[in-house]
Amino acid sequence: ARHTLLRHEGIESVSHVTESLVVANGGLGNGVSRTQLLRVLERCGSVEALLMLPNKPYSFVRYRTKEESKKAYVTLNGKEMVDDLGQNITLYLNFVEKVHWEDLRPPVLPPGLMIVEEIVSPEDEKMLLESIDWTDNSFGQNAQKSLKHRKVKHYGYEFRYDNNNVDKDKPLPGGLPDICNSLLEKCLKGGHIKYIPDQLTINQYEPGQGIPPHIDTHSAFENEIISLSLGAEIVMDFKHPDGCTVSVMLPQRSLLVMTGESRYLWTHGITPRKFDVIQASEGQKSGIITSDAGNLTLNKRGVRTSFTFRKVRRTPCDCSYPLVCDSQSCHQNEAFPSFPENDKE
Ligand code: AKG
Repeated sequence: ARHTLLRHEGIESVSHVTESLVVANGGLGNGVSRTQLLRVLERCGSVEALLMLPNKPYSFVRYRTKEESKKAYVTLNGKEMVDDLGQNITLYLNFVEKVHWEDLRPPVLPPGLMIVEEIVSPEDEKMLLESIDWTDNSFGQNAQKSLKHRKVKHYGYEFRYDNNNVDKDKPLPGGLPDICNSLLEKCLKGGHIKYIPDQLTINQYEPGQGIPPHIDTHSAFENEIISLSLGAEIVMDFKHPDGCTVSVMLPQRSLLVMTGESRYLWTHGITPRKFDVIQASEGQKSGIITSDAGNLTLNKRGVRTSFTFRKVRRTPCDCSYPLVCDSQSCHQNEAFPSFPENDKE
């Protein structure tokens, strides 16, 4: 374990006793939750800090004294524990000289992205969820499809996954459901949107399902895209073309607002998995997940239903991101796929 970590992650373990240990296999990326690992580590002494990073199969622990860290090494190295998925995993511990906790600076939200918490009440959430008729198969009326990764339903205009666009001269009869009116008025009054949308996509994600990273086609929709999260919270990943990724918690009953750079330049997507890495402490509900790397844990996903509202664009997009804009560049799809999802079943 020592050599594997050294090789892949640049972690330098030392042979003398220090207060800090790297715990190989004891990481969020391995299905081990913070609560579970803490329970094991605290049996050996007083834990001053526990650093768990998203997707990493290891963590770092710092004890108050060297005696305590030594006890943890002697007691836990090579010992088995049961992870959050019920599987046995073997922990491997090594002393480390220094953990650069301070290097893990919190990233900032993509520019133009906002999360409004508690935008609807629990009563309205229930009403909205109950209003969806998933059995209505009258395709072309309220276009409904089962994609590999989730259930979807379209209103106003059907979103076509073959060309990542809408047929602008073929509106669906009925427009958007009236039940959405009060939410949209509230968003308008609150300044979250400047115009009332005319297209709605409802997505339903079972635990383990997701949506591939994509940018909504610039020529298809206007600047503002809003998405209401109902039923369960979820983590959405935003990625800049330079590779920078920001994972953001979307709480239940919150509204995600994407405008400007976050809408035009960054991809957004949901990784298909059954657990999300989230903040361990109560209090902060929405926001960036890696903002406190010493305070992360695993969260079991529930069924999330999202209402994504957009306004169909009637004139070419003139955004400031021509490299990813299909209105301004004919090669956009080769360079930067907007919606790599041909996953109809
Ligand atoms: C889409 O339908 O294109 C989405 O990005 C859905 C986002 C969401 O589920 O909040």
